[in-house]
Amino acid sequence: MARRKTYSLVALVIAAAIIVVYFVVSLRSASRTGDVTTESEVTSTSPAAPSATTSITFPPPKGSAAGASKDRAWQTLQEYLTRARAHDIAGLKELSYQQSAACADPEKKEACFGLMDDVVELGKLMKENDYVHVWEDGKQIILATAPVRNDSGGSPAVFRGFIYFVKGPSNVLKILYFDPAQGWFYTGGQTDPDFVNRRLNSMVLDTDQDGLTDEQELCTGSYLNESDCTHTDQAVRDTDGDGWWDGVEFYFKK
Ligand SMILES: [Ca+2]
Ligand SMILES: [Ca+2]
Repeated sequence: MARRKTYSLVALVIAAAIIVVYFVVSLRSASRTGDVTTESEVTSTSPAAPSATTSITFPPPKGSAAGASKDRAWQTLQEYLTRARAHDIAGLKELSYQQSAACADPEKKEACFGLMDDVVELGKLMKENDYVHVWEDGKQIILATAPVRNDSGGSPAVFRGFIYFVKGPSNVLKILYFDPAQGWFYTGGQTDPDFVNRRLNSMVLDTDQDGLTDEQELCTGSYLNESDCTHTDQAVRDTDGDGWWDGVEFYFKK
């Protein structure tokens, strides 16, 4: 008898913590449940920085770039955070690829300051040495941490930090998006450690290293909500050939 699975998707936006002042940060959560489903997963983003509790094996990085690119990108982030701390709206705009509605409207200045304060707090969670992956070409840079296993939230989970930069005119870097701890949670019923480990590995796998997981590109696993997934090629960074990587385009304002 064929198993029938039912899926429900829950999209959530956590307003308070993860809003970067001049670009849109959206938090996505999806869950899969069903009467005969043996596994369910939640993908979301957490503002809390995890600490490593269990080792997990991931594919070796490829394309790690020279330290100079990372240094420049990191310095851009630090300057961005400095300007956020100073509530420097004009200064922050210079380093932002996209502008939030609140910060574009002078009448919403206080709301913009609140977003800046959130950004500053998120920035405190980010440590340069953790960002061991540098993916770069002529239009963009992504800094990423290694995936880190952390089950302290009650479910087996793996976290990864990302910072997305876009190269502007004269090669000036602008920040598109960052998240110090994007998280993938396994909430299924399997308890076999090898199974859970393999599942977490597959959930966080980003074959083409464009900043989107394979499952998010393929709209599989917990990525069944069309607004959360991309239907792009998990083996090609720039599926549509316009120069922007799939993971970068995902964070452009829609
Ligand atoms: Ca990818
Ligand atoms: Ca593209």
